[in-house]
Amino acid sequence: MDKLILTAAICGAETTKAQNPAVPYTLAELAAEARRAYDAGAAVIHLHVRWDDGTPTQDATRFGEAAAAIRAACPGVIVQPSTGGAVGMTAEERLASIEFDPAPEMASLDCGTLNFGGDEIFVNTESMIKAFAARMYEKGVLPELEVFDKSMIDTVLRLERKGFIKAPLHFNFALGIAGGISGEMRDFTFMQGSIPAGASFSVTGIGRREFPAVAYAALAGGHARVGLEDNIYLEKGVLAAGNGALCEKAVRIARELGRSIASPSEARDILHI
Ligand code: KMH
Ligand code: ZN
Repeated sequence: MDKLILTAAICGAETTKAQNPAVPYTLAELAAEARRAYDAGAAVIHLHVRWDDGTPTQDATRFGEAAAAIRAACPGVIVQPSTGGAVGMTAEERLASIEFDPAPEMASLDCGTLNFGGDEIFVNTESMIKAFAARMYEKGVLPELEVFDKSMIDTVLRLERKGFIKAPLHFNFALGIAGGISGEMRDFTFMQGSIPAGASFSVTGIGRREFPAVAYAALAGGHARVGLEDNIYLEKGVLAAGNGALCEKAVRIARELGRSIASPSEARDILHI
């Protein structure tokens, strides 16, 4: 089995310091949280950025500055900007997160629309998916295919047949978010069984599903994502001290299940970037 690539989603667009004071907003905080995740074994930083007051933004300059600060703090780390941004942002606004130099090696590409609680809808139309993919391929950015449900895998495979999405395919199964597939083991098995041989996958469990998802991934030969974007607790009722603590726990689980952790350069080989 390949080594396990650990991704840290250090910030997100939704979680706040009021929920967990370790959520980073400033560039210095982003770099420090990325470093803690990297020290614990993260090879990839899934990146959202905020203005200093915590407001999410997809501003290209802010992303460039954050990526530079993170790369300086974490030599060799892979920075993966989010093109998901926050609910309500326009497509153009969201795609700005990859428009900085040097270009990122990867970025998230959300592969379908879903309810996001209350009246919120996280909009990812097929035209958006095609346009985002086209810009990523033009810039040499590997899309991490974010799928929140099995139907989104089917969308990816259809768009691959039509030439809009290209192999090698690398999926991220987001399990347990309201509006998407739930996070039971059977859900994971269904998702994993629905991707083609040769595709790689990472697993993200939302909230209390975070660490079970690491175990699913470790056992099945996949990769895993943890971080304050997805979950703020180390265990039931215990707030995580930060992304470092979440990554350390993920690494412990993966190692106990027989998986070694990939360095950033090993992650590049596995992902073909
Ligand atoms: N913040 C969510 C609306 C991604 O990063 O690509 C979207 C999200 C997905 O976080
Ligand atoms: Zn994200």
